[in-house]
Amino acid sequence: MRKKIVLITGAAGEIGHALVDNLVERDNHPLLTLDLQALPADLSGKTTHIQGDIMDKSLLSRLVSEYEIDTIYHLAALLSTRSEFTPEAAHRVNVEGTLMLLQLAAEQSEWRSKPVKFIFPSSIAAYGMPDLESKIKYARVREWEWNYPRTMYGCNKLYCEQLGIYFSEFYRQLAADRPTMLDFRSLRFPGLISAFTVPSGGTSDFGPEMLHAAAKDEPYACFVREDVCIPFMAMPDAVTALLCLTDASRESLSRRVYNVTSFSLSASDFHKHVLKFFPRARITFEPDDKRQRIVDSWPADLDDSAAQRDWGWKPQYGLERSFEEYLVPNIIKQYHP
Ligand code: AKB
Repeated sequence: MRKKIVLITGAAGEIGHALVDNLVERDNHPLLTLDLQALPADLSGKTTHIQGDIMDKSLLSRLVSEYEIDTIYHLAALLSTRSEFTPEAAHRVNVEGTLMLLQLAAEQSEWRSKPVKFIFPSSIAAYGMPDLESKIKYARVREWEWNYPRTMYGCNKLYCEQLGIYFSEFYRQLAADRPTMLDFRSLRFPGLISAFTVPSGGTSDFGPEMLHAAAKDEPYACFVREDVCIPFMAMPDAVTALLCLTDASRESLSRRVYNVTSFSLSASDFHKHVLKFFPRARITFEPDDKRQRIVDSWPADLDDSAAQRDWGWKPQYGLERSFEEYLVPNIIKQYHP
């Protein structure tokens, strides 16, 4: 008999790191993790880890022959800044990689006559505000508004959301006997901040980079203007959102893609918060026009009322609690044990 598992791609990344820990604590299902990298030492032994590529067809076929995949958290992706340097590679990983996993989930759903849940983190990068006036005027965007991404990563995320909906609702729609389809669910995340890892390759990274540099007593030149404002969320809330969306009953969901957010603040307010806890922080602002343009195109806030209404979403970590209870104490422990 095939062993029932939860598959997590990109498990060695920031969200994966936090999600694996939580799933290990709460679930009976064994975890199978897949990443190009080895898992960080603190996760080893908690999952069956395969160091490999989501684009490797023979590896994916081997997985389906050995395991019954119940849920997939497809986290593997190249983030926004990194994707602008290698747009074709980003398209391969972010779109073709997702397509391969959707096909795998579709086959598994058919084989076991039960939908595989496919959980997909999307992003504020799926939005594209045309100019700063619109960003100020339409601050709290709803899921169907301003879907005009200006980065390869944003285009990839928006399209993969659509692919996920297609695979759940229309795939093989002309077949005489339409098999059981997968169950795609997605969250549009704001910039995420972890106390334990520093992001790499993203454009919302200026927030977490500022904080981690201050804790390490290193100087930091912030690459965006002080006035730029985007939404953020502490990593424990991101994991809670993923788990709550996974657990929500199908009937309660009126959409397949939901905004979630916690707090919005400008880079200068972020700086002020960092200074409150690390008064000797050496932070300067040296905007990089190109990365600035990307952040300018992201909305200042997200309207997450659909998630609140449908599956009871509510962030546990607002701005103050994120810094006081999660970020600062854990970051201090990490760098000054
Ligand atoms: C990035 O900056 O690319 C990501 C994101 C906002 O999705 N953190």
